[in-house]
Amino acid sequence: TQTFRWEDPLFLDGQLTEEERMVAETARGYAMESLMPRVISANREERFDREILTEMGELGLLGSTLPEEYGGAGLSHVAYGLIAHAIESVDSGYRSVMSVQSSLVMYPIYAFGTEEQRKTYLPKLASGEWVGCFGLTEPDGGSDPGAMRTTARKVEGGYVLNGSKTWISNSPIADVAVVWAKLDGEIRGFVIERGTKGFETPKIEGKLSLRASITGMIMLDDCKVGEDALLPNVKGLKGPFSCLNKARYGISWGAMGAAEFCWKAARDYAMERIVFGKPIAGTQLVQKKLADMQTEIALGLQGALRLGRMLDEGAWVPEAISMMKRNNCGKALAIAREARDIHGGNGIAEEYHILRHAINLETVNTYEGTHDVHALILGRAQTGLQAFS
Ligand code: TGC
Ligand code: FAD
Repeated sequence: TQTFRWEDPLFLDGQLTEEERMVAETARGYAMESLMPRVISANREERFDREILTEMGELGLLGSTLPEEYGGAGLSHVAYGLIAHAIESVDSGYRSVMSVQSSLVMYPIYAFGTEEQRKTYLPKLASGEWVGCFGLTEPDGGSDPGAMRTTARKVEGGYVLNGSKTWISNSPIADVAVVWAKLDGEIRGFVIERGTKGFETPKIEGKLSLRASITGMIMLDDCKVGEDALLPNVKGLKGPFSCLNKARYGISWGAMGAAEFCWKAARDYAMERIVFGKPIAGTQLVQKKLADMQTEIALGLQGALRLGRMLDEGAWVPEAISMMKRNNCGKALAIAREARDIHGGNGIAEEYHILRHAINLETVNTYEGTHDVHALILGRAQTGLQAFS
């Protein structure tokens, strides 16, 4: 028999391979030693430190599931999830940067690009020399990307794109963008490099959430790209959704990383905080809150692990990803708010990190498909009735 370990009640650690444990250790070490010391000022100043991407690249944290010949690390999806978990325990914005680069930019170029596109872009993105962004959401509504207005028109020697994308992570600093547009009414992916005429990426100012990650728009004004900008091997919504599957899966781990940070901080704080002559950790109400946090995190991590194994075995379905993205984001948000409550007034101070996590998780609960949109995906799958429109 094993001894109960309150920090890991369902023995997640024992379910990992040696390689996965090593990756998690590397990512955790990097997160705590290099990301944690700069996150408070980055959040306060609404600043993303560009060198973070090169540091992540050096450690093999970008595009980690892709083959080594393209700069990836050939790791399992579970290892990728563990990286997301470690990075997001510091800040959801830092995990966002990693997810976008890995799942939303490198993955589609690898999965749907030509050999030339793979060789041109993937090594630079894997090393962090280049930053990528992913343009799907438009100002008229993100939940229904099939209704996008951005168009591509075939012209001699290439395509001309017109339209706008908004709420795009990394766009103001991106060297390359994967943009989805309708060509003859059908959704297609294009790889557009910074410097292309008619391609602008204004920054969105004044965010109160995810402030350590930079967000912007993509404006396409008669933006002319060559034939080689088209991702030839996918058509329709399946293209962007295939990328979202990977990113949503990573978020299911990442959100639990943020939640776990908040839970453990709340426990430590409650042990030390003496009110009415005793530690608040010794009160029934606080213990119930801690027990609920522990339970939801342990279950959420088991779900994410199971999903990762399914992805590694090739035996996954998008609905399972929706379930874990939705559950883990919603639960993480509730846990962060509860942890803020346990910290009392100190919970709103930046040095405790808790409210920053809670506010970040508001975004994480919304992007990559809102909490309710994922409920509708699951509702449709179990009733056969679509409730979107
Ligand atoms: P629907 O009829 O369901 O499907 C249309 C076609 O797409 C295929 N498909 C999928 N393929 C692969 N994986 C999936 N998950 C797929 N889901 C659908 C489907 O098979 C079908 O193919 P075909 O060949 O039959 O045509 O499409 P719908 O228009 O009814 O979809 C509705 C809905 C709600 C499911 C969908 O639009 C949706 O998921 N909306 C949410 C949008 C979203 O998640 N946007 C995210 C933007 S990117 C982002 O937020 C990045 S933040 C990153 C960060 O900073 O970390
Ligand atoms: P809407 O679609 O307008 O939804 C508003 C509300 O209506 C939500 O509560 C939603 O659940 C609800 N709703 C919508 N339809 C229904 C329905 N049928 N029934 C019931 N309720 C419904 N996008 C990218 O393409 N790339 C990125 O890199 C990216 N990064 C982001 C970074 C940040 C910081 C943020 C905030 C967003 C980012 N997004 C990105 C956009 C994100 O994916 C969208 O915000 C998200 O998909 C929701 O779209 P929306 O904001 O237009 O909300």
